Amino acid sequence: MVVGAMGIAGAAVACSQSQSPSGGPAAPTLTLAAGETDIDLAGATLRTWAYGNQVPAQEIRLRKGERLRAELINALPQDVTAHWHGIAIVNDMDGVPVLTQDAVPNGQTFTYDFVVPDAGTYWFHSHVGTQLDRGLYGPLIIEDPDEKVDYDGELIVVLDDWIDGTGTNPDEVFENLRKTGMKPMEPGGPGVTPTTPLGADGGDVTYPYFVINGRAAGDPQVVDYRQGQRIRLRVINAGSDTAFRVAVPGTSMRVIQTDGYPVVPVQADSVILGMGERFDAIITVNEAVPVVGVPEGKQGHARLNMRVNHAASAGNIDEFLASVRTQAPLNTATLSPTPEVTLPAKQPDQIIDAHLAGPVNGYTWPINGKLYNPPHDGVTVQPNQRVRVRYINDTMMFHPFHLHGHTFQVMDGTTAKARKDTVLVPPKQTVVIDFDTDNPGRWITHCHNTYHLEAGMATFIEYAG
Ligand SMILES: [Cu+2]
Repeated sequence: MVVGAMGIAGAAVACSQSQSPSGGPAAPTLTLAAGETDIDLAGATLRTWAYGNQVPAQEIRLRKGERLRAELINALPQDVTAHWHGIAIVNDMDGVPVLTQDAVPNGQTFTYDFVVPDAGTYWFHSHVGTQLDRGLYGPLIIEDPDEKVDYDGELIVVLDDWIDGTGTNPDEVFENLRKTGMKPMEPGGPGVTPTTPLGADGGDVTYPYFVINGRAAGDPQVVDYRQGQRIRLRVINAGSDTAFRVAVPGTSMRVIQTDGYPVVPVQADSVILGMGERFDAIITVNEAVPVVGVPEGKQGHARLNMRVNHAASAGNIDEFLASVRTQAPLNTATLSPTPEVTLPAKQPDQIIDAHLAGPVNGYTWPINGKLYNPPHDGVTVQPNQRVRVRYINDTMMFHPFHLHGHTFQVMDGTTAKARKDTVLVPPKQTVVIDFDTDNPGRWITHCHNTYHLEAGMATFIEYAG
């Protein structure tokens, strides 16, 4: 492959060399300095929390099989961690407070040290409280030197919904949700249709900004290309309460991966991504166009401008956004896996049902009637088995469900669909996933809505090696 202007080889954060315990190849130690910083959103200066004083954090890029060492240093007024989303990691590096480590207090450090086994588009973020809805996230790209994908350049697109520093912060947002509660969502809206695949309820939080790579639509990032260049988009939804439709005017996207794993390529005009999900797609840049993220069920948009020969797009963005809202987007869960990432067909050894429920008295989001209560109430499974989880959504809201430490197969009856680590569970629907218990530990599975997770929508599976 050829990495273009936007590709950054190696993580350009503070590095020092260290010797591996085995005396093998030295692994650079990255520094993840969690602290307060200011960002500029279209002229507004907002105070937030970030790794390394920037949002998103500096991209980390390695090759599969390499070792990642990152020293987390906490200068924040709260405990913090780093979770390495989608990586089949050793359990004690997973960054989940209580379950896999003690969160790192102010003034303390913690060194993450693990091997990255699989190539793909991943990301890292804090797993403490509502901190994901601040700026504590960044892209993690794992390259496969043998990958047979041809393109001229890369563009990482990190989507987010933004409220921190706008006169409030995510902790206050959560407190307000708890105080005011949520009225139960009654059926009566458009329901789930091909053009509104997540139903009528876009989320619990109204955001003043939607951003791509830490820039608001009023002052977007600008990237320059030559006409005809083939660009690999690596799109990450780092939002907390917002699914996005991703589209490029006049441009069909050739979707090649989701959540780091290859799929049988398909062409799509728009792709819907829940919080935590990713997709990779190849586009050909024929003219100056924006990349847009249209928040599902919410007002506004996120954008990034691609220029050609330094000329900006002359297209009508409002017409395009309206057209994106009225066409059926591709849901990456429906894609077909390539043979090499398809689990061998097997009857599940164990089936776990996860009934998802919503607020009744107060702002709680239970699973099987229980709120997350680590380290108690885990589900014990056996090693070297096929486990099936059925996420049964009894609510009128969508929930993107994430399983740590594994990449599961989405199942449609007996048909294997995409390998993923995060999957949209639409209102009143059931999504079935299968995975093999090949990575012992305590692994949380949770809604990737930051506020739902904080309100209890999580449980965990555990098994020994
Ligand atoms: Cu949820």
